[in-house]
Amino acid sequence: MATPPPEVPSGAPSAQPRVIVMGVVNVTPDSFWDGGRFARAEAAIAHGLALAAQGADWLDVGGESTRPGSAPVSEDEERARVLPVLEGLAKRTELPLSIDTRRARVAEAALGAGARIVNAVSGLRDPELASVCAAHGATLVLNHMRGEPATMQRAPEYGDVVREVRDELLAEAAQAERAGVARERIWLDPGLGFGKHMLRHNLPLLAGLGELVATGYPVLVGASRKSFLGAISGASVAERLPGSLAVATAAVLSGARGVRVHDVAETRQAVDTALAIRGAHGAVAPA
Ligand code: PMM
Repeated sequence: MATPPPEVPSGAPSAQPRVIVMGVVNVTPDSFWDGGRFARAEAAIAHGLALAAQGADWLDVGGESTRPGSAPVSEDEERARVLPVLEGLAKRTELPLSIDTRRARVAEAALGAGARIVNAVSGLRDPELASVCAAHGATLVLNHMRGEPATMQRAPEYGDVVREVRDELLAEAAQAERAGVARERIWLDPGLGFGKHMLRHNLPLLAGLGELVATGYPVLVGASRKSFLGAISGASVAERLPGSLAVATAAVLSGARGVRVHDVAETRQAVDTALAIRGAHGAVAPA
């Protein structure tokens, strides 16, 4: 019998406590940070391998930009962007590969090309995503998104943003479990910047992250170089690494199990330090 692939770390209490650093490999000409530099498959593969060498645990490959105001790409175009990158990375690294997509058909093709994680960036808007994950035994990251990328930042409204995001994610997690996805393979992500007011929603979601952690599902946070960091500090995209590290640190101290980032080496050190502090909570210093 063939040896099964190594386990993707799950949220089960017995799992190793390491914080997952998910490195971003965008294969989009319009991505807000990569700016098209990694658009060619070979460059994207090399970028993924560099992130692996910097200490990434997962590599997240995406072919459709979901930044606010971005236009959707066709399914064929999305597949043509991501599949060669996943195939190339699968041959050259053992790291679990993730597909960042809104579409079940793209996820299915990606799982066939070597991905083991589906980063469902618009949750289960395409409900087939859950059954595709179940059929492949894939890990499923449910990201919270209100509205569509083209319009989601036009006056998003919530009553209690922390509770509403949690409850909507829990409803999707239940839906995924009904479709056959194992509970310990489901991750929740509050979806910072996805239909959230810059400061009125993103900051309470971070301050209240413990409520998402308390659901028992492992929590992933993606804040890397996002606009709300610029709204706090005035920093341009290129200057937002310190703010990104501050959020990663805060997220880990609140119990997050993973962070999705562009800057892997710096984030690795920040989250490992935060985890060490978290682990020392209540420890008595030797005399
Ligand atoms: N953010 C982006 C894309 N995909 N996926 C998850 N799970 N969480 C996020 O916060 C998230 C995501 C947008 O950032 P990018 O343009 O740098 O990919």
